[in-house]
Amino acid sequence: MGGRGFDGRGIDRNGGARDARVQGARDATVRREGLESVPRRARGGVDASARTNETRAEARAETRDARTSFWARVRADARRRDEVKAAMRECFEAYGQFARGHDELAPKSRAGRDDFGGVGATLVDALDTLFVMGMRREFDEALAMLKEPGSAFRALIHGDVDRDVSLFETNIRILGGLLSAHDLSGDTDALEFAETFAARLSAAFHTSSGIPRSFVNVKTGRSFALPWTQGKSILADFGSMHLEWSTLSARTNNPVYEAHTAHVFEQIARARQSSGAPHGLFPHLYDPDAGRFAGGVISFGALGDSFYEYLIKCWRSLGDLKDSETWREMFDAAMEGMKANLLHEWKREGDEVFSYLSPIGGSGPDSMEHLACFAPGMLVLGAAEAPTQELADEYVEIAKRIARTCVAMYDSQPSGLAPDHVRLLKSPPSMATIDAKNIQRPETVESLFYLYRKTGDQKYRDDAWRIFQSMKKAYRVPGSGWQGIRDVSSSAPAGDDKMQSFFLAETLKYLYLIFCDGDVMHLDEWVFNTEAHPFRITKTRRS
Ligand code: DMJ
Repeated sequence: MGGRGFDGRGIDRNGGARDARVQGARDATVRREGLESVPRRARGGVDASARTNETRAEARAETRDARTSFWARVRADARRRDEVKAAMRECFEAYGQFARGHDELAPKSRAGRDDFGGVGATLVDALDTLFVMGMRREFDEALAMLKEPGSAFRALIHGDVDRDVSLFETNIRILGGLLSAHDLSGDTDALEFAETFAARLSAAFHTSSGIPRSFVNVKTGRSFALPWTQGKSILADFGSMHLEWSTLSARTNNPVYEAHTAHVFEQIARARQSSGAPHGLFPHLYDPDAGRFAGGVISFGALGDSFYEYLIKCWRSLGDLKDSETWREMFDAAMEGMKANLLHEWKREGDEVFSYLSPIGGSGPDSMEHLACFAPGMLVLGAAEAPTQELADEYVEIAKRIARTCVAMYDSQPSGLAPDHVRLLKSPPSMATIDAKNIQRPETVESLFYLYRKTGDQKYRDDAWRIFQSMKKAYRVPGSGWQGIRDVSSSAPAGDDKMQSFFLAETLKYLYLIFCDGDVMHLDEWVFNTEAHPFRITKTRRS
């Protein structure tokens, strides 16, 4: 059995990284994380008796230097964490000022945008980040805004408006955000809202196979697919719901929600031999009427990604997971399938190998989407309690190799930000851009966060900090929020006039957490959904 591998304890229920007790927490950080990071000889691991006075003095000086630089680093990382929090404050204030109640903020236009049905997506998505960062006043105000009787949010979740919504996007953002707000703060209205909304979304499951369609009208219950799919449902959509729906059932004591998504899992598991994909993997489309997989693209990027992520997250986190061992087996089989079919090497530097993940079909064998950079984080979770130590070690090694490529995607650009999609060239090893935009995605910093929690290696914090500084330089629109950019190859790129709700839900949260003590949102106590909303783990950990 691979080790659990996450040190520390849990979060303060009153919210925040214990800002009020920050120095104490800093000291605790040093005590817990310190020994992993300080060079071994600084811990007195060398036989001093055999030394001359001179070498003893040298050793003492080295020890002093190591301690000084260690403390300096701890202080620097605390400052970095505070800078991320300041960015969150700036973004949230701009949203409140210019786009209050709308789904997202357009920073340049200083206006609101509604791409998710006008449900106030940023407000819900940001809730738990505010809580985790200790911005309790803002958290309370945001929740109060949602509770206002005439709010657009309330109208939508009750189905009072004739509006089509994406099942996936509203599940991960709205249901996820409400459930985590409830789990963190104990607010019962947040849970009630989640249940009200899930009842509206449930109509999407009314198909002959029980696999939901991707869009649903919250008023009429009419569900439909995206036109380009010709009536098919998308793996990442229907395959990334069980964490939320099972959590909802557990918190409300109403099994009806998890029954929908457990049935979906059974259909997927049943199709293992017949899906047409290599062992462990699945095509990205499913015909909900015929009840079978369709379409040849197999990917850890768009349309596939979070299905694989949820295999391990559900197994690791849900106490009452039906067919529990099948989830773990399917995860390990998916990783086998990934290694055999999607994982490639493009570069070696000294001892370091750079790997990437590209799809079968779609954009082709040498391409990688930034979206697939979530995979190192998933592999780190897979390493915890893996069937064998060898497998655990292998998962972490692959995670490190893929993360190197993801970081190189940032470092290779004049803006310091990654393109959304690249092609990897082997000789000479280089990257070509397929899609030059950068829309504030979280996946790389998410993986750096998991790798840091797993290894304690300072380089992951330093990588995250470099990325954050590039974001600040390129995204920031002073006084009106942070936006994505259109072309990473420019050192002064034009903005896309959109502050993604996932920037506040995910990117800034993971950046903040990487600079926090491992106690804050401990990974044995909290599971993050694919939009980085934390739910309390109900599975009892094996020691
Ligand atoms: C987020 O909404 C989620 O992480 C989702 O699973 C994939 N894409 C975006 C961010 O890139």
